[in-house]
Amino acid sequence: MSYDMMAKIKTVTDHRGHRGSRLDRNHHLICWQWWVIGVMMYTLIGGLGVRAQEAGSLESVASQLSAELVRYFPPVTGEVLKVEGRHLYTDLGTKDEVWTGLRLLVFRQGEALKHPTTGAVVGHDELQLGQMTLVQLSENHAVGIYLPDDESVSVQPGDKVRLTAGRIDVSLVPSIGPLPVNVSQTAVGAQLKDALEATGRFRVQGAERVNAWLLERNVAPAAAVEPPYLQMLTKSLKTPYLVQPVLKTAQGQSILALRLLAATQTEPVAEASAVLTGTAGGVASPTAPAPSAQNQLATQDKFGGLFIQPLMAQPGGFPWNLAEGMTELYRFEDELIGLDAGDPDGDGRVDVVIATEDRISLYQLSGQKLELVDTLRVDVQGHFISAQLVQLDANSPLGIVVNYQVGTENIAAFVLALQGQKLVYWQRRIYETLLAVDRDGDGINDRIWGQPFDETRFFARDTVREYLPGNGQLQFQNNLKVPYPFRATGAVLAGLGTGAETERHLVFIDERHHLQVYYGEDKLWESSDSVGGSYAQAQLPQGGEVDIRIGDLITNAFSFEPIPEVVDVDGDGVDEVLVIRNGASLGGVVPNRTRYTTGDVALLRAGPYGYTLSPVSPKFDGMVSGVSVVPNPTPGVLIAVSKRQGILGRKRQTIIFLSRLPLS
Ligand SMILES: [Ca+2]
Ligand SMILES: [Ca+2]
Ligand SMILES: [Ca+2]
Repeated sequence: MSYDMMAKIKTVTDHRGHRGSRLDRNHHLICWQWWVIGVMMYTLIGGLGVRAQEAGSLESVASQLSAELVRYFPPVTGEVLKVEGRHLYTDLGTKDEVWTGLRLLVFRQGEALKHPTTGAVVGHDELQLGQMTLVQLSENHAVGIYLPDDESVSVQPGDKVRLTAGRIDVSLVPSIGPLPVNVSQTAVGAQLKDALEATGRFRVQGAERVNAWLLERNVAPAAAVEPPYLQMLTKSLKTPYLVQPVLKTAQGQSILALRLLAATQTEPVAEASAVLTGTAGGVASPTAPAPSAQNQLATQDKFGGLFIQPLMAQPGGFPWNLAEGMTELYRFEDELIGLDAGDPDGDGRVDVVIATEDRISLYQLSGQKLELVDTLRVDVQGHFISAQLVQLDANSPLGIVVNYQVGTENIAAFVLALQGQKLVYWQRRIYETLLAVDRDGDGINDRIWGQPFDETRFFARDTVREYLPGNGQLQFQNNLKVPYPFRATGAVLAGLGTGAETERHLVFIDERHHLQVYYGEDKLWESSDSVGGSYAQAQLPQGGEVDIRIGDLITNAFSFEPIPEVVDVDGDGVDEVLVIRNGASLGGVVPNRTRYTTGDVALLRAGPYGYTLSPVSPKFDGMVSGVSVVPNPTPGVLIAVSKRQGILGRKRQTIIFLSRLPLS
């Protein structure tokens, strides 16, 4: 069970049944029948109807996953802003944790109902007008298709929308995937039905109902959630959502996943999964076991559910597990967008830059502690996109290269210097995306590459300008020819050859999240797996009016990638590269936009038979937002894990770990 969920689980409230039965009738109300909803009810909705239990048995996993699904139905209320035919515009958006496919009630608020003696407002009269299904979302707005209860009453701006406070109708479809030896399909269906109903938020049509429907039409269970059966089923059973249990096996363990599907969506809205312990006897492990399972369990225990999957070591992979010898260094309530450790001023003390959207802080690493040197806060409206250490000139050797979003329209990079223990601007207003690189391979960034903007692709292709930071400003050196897919983000120079080469290899994450390796203009390798993934984004001017239909905003946002880190793990003189890989948990799908829930660190190695990319960390419960090698005197690796909590993650947390693994 993740620590996120542990924090959210509460015990059953006695009010639940009362709330459910009263509001169920709300579904059947027709227009002009006023209905009273107590304001206090909203405070009850947050309670998840499960008790905290250890993950493991089918019963506890069913409860855990049901509780997770409840989170996709937030008790939000919004307002109708505009009516355009069947389209309603509301002020609910991704900030409110709503998603496309979610069905909301549309109602008109009437007079306040006051307590006869105290005079306190206890609720409002309400007229239900109809329902709307969200079809398009932005952070602050959403568009939905309106389905009136009564065509003669028209919706108006100022009317309200909210999720029903009553039970939500879902149909459970038959499970798919290999059942553990001692678990039957009937048991899975029955436990899930009980667990979903025990949350107090769902009214469940059992799997047998769906099964009969499928049998009548000779449809395979797996096809129940695919068009057109998904739409036919939801319509025929009058449940706007389906829940599909999916069983999987990994490393000899059975995993139960619950997929939430909405009638209007072709892809699952969400997927929650958990390991069923002790149920998968005899299932062969698809990969070799982790080299030191004992150690790993000890670490896992120490951090209380930090990992969602152990390191899946690969044959031929480097025998290294960053989770061993890992200690927590620093924790803060925000999301990290940049992490870089080094000693660019060469004073023997390790400098660490930690950046969030709001601040850039320089620390010195002292033993197992980070000591703050200085912080630069973001000014007015804008956010930082990336931050890297760089070596400047003799006067101020320690520099930080920063890409910065100004307002919603402009990007302006700058370089900071440390002078008298203060961060000061060394050069401002550089209108290119900047990337610090280590040209000579000593582990310290000594050059800065600038890539001009392109209106449609953000990163202008083919060319970067190389600058030498010296004499108080960036000195233009030359235009470099770079591979077409190269972007000045998520990129690093590494010595991947035998040492006879005249230049370093270029390793970068491309637009499709593949890792590419180039030597000069020759492409040497591209990963088949996805790598990278971050929430750091830049936005270009929108051109044209701001419409609350969201298309413009989204197409003008460009993701930045976490920067890989070069390290020679085995001391053979050939570099290896640490690469961050983020994704959704165990094949999970999250509403409406990429939501990273897990990540690991992989190692790129150049071997005699080509390049390999293999994991060197477990999968964390959270995305990996930064990785950086700590140089001498005591080498190690810094790993930052960031987590968004709540469905759309307004609560953010980052933990930075130091792994003191022996580095050659
Ligand atoms: Ca230093
Ligand atoms: Ca260097
Ligand atoms: Ca090496």
